[in-house]
Amino acid sequence: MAKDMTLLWAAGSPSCWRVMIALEEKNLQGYKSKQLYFEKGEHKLKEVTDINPRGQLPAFKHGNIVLNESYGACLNLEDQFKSQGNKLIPDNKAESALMYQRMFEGLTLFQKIAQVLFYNLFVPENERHDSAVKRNRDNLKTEVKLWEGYLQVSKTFSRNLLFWNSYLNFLFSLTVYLGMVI
Ligand SMILES: N[C@@H](CCC(=O)N[C@@H](CS)C(=O)NCC(=O)O)C(=O)O
Repeated sequence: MAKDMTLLWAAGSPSCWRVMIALEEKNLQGYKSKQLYFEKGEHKLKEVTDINPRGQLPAFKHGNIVLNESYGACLNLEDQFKSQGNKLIPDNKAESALMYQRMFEGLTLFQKIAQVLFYNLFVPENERHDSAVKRNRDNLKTEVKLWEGYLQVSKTFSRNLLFWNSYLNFLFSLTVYLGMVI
């Protein structure tokens, strides 16, 4: 079933993990999987830009259908393989609403993490300011507090949120780690 799927991915990428976790949860093993290396600039190779013109990973293809947005790929897999593997979207309306809410606000958390972790990578040396570093860290602290509150509530989530929780657990671990360094 998964033989007509191709995933180009790189280590350390939450976006790639999302798609990889979704494929496992839907029992879609046997897809063409190719690891590329950011440090070698391989995400800018033609085989990537043919699928994802931004030169970003993941680059995912199912037959002729291109899905280069990780959440798009996850939702599409659930849509195409509803009755296979684990259900990724709860039937309960309140739970599915919460799932979509956390899913997309997780992007805000990740953006704030990236602004702290990769400040020197994103901002040229002559444009860096201590005040911006402090502001980014303060923003992240506020965001992490919000997620710490969610973590308490998420203990009561039902099992069909397992997939989303496994991704959120990664974010929580990262925020706990960042909590120690910021
Ligand atoms: N919205 C995209 C974001 C993909 C993305 O930012 N990928 C990162 C790795 S996590 C990447 O390829 N970065 C290299 C670059 O932007 O040049 C998704 O979720 O799939």
